[in-house]
Amino acid sequence: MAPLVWLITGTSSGFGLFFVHSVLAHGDKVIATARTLSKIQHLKEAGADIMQLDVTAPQAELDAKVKEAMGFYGKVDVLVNNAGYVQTGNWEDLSHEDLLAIFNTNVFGPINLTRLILPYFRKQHAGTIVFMGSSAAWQGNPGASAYNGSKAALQGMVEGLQQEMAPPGIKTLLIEAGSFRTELLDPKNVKLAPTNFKEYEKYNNWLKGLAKSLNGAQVGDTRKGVETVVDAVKGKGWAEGKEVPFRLVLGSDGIKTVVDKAKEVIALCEKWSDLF
Ligand SMILES: NC(=O)c1ccc[n+]([C@@H]2O[C@H](COP(=O)([O-])OP(=O)(O)OC[C@H]3O[C@@H](n4cnc5c(N)ncnc54)[C@H](OP(=O)(O)O)[C@@H]3O)[C@@H](O)[C@H]2O)c1
Ligand SMILES: *[C@@H]1O[C@H](CO)[C@@H](O)[C@H](O)[C@H]1NC(C)=O
Ligand SMILES: CC(=O)N[C@H]1CO[C@H](CO)[C@@H](O)[C@@H]1O
Repeated sequence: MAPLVWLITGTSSGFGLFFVHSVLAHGDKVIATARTLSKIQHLKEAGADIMQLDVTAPQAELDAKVKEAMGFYGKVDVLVNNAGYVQTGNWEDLSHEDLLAIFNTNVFGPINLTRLILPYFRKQHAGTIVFMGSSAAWQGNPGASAYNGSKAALQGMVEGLQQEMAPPGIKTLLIEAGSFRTELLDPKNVKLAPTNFKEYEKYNNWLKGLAKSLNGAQVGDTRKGVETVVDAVKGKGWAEGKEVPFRLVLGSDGIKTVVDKAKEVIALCEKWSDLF
């Protein structure tokens, strides 16, 4: 199989960084991107091409970035929408600006970038778009509405995309990951909306401690998770000869979240079904 060309967002750490190394080890080409180019300079020595890319950049800048990406090898085969971050805070404390910022990075950025890649993929009659969603899309938690809501929005947008793009031969993969050891919950990366209300102070302190205590203790092995996704895209390993599902729930805790939620909703619908 000819090497695939991958374009990956958010490769300065975590899943993105593991993707770059995995893709290179598979003999494919990768255009690794990050908001701050100096953070991924080292990936050049590893064999990647690198490009500055902030997924929240305005349209004209994103247009230019996609053209630049196409310039490396004349095509892109796989887009991995990976960049994302966590905003925590209580509903009442989350400002519209907080919400716009996280939806810009976790939802509108990936949508914009994907919209720009689709014309190329349609011309190629091929291409794969990977979205790093989360099992968090399935289950809201107190103090976590902004992040979980952003991943739920992404899930909603991508389900339709998958069906629209299947006829022209374009694959869409929604990865719904449980918790994996990355820098997502590193206290330096997690944003917390300060509370304006005395009633929430205790809770905000708890939230602050929560990210800290979860950070580094996630059950998921990021290397293994990434390898599973790369196999899915390439139809190798576990995916060889298999019809790869659109939705891949990654990690045992992610599967539990989704299964528990699905069961809860089924039970709820059944319990109240005679109302209608
Ligand atoms: N780890 C988990 O448990 C888990 C579970 C489910 C889903 N996910 C999803 O997986 C994806 C990757 O996260 P991770 O866990 O690998 O966390 P991570 O180690 O914090 O990596 C996140 C990456 O996103 C980048 N980023 C943030 N905002 C960006 C922007 N506006 N434009 C471009 N890049 C940006 C960061 O780069 P900078 O250096 O520029 O900040 C960083 O490289 C995210 O979408 C996350 O929601 C993670
Ligand atoms: C996405 O594209 C729209 C339309 O060009 C633009 O207004 C917006 O700033 C872009 N980025 C985000 C994160 O919404
Ligand atoms: C069920 C689930 O995954 N909920 C997530 C909601 O988002 C927070 C981060 O803000 C996660 O810690 C939760 O695990």
